[in-house]
Amino acid sequence: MGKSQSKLSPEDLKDLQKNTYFDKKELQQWYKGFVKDCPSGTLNQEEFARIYKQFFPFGNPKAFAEHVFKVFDKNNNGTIDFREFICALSITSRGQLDEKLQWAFQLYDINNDGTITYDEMLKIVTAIYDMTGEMVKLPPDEDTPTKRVDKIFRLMDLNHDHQAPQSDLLRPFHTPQLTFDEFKEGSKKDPTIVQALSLYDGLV
Ligand SMILES: [Ca+2]
Ligand SMILES: [Ca+2]
Repeated sequence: MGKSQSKLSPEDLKDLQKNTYFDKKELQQWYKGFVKDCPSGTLNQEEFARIYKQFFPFGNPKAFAEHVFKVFDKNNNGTIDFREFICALSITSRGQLDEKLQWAFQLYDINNDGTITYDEMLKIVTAIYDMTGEMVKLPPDEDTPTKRVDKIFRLMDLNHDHQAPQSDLLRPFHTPQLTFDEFKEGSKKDPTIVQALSLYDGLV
């Protein structure tokens, strides 16, 4: 996508109308705002983190922003261009539930191997807790990242492979993990898992 143009080209516009849930006018407005905020035409990790800081001034959103950045940066080149930005926004704000879940799964599946391990989920949940800080009062059974992840795994792990083996010998090799299907079913029971992603909900 061209640099520093004040308007989307007709081809880009047509393409984005087809591939997002935004209409022509909305796309043009988002593009205007995007170019205004990042005249270079792309967002780097630092600029992206700064956006999160505006939304969570009392917490530390750095780690969470880094994880989300990776999902936005679809071609993995270290920057987010307008297309990547608006496509992610389209899914997280207006996508069907399944699309949102697919997106959320990519966020939690940090190493991108198709399953979410306990440790991966703990990393993301810890990042979310750091970001929101003391802003949200949490129930006692999820007031730490570990308790929260334990609860999510209890809820989602349908084949119960999260339970550690009885044998001390086997325990170190035990790696509980969630498949996309488990994640999908579980998220329907606990909608807050997907809600955590829709930062821009109020804006769109
Ligand atoms: Ca990119
Ligand atoms: Ca993984």
